[in-house]
Amino acid sequence: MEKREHLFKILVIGDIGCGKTSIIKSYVHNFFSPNYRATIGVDFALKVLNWDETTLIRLQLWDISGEERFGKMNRVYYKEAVGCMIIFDVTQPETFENVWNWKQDLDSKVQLPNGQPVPCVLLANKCDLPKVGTVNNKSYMDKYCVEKGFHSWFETSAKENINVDNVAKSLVEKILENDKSNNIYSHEDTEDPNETIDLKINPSNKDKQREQRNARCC
Ligand SMILES: Nc1nc2c(ncn2[C@@H]2O[C@H](COP(=O)(O)OP(=O)(O)OP(=O)(O)O)[C@@H](O)[C@H]2O)c(=O)[nH]1
Ligand SMILES: [Mg+2]
Repeated sequence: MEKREHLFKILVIGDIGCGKTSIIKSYVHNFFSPNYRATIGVDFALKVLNWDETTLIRLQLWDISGEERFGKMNRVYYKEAVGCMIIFDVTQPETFENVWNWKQDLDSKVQLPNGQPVPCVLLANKCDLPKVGTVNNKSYMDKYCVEKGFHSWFETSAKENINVDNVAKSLVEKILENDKSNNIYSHEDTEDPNETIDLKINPSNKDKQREQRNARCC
């Protein structure tokens, strides 16, 4: 039977060092490194999901550097996204305080084709370590997510691979639910569906060159 294919662009955003790259590496490659290497600009990864017998889903994960915080380039990076993960670090309460800034930045710069906000899941990452602050209060977090328009929230650990699959599953379910009513996300794609690969593109240098050119002109 021929499979229906979807390509979904998913943004992964949040403060510096909260674990965006680690969550993606854990999800796509089952790999964790304790060493910190800051992402420059944006990186990409592709995860292929055999969702069910009739559906194949390619998740194109956009790993946006925390350095880009609410910057001008985010409008470009966010374009045509259909899902988002906002991540904070449970050991650093200030990264949770910034979650609302990230959410507002997202909603102000990108919407679904029908004008609805992009479905967004909140990740309380590094839950293998002692948690600090309101993240310990589950009912507060549940209420926060409803009020701030998050589809769901999960405690995650990239290190221990806790809930990483569940985050993606929850987000994809929501995206598919939107797709049923709108049928706007489907794309033709001819690549080998069995492969899970990293995309080697890093537009940050190009973006920087473009910015430099723009700065020079006028
Ligand atoms: N204990 C623990 N450490 C983690 C976890 N996730 C990430 N880290 C560590 O936190 C540090 C930062 O992780 P990154 O994934 O590079 O953070 P990032 O959000 O991509 O940071 P930027 O690229 O600078 O925006 C690294 O040293 C990781 O090993 C986790 O779940 N548990
Ligand atoms: Mg990173």
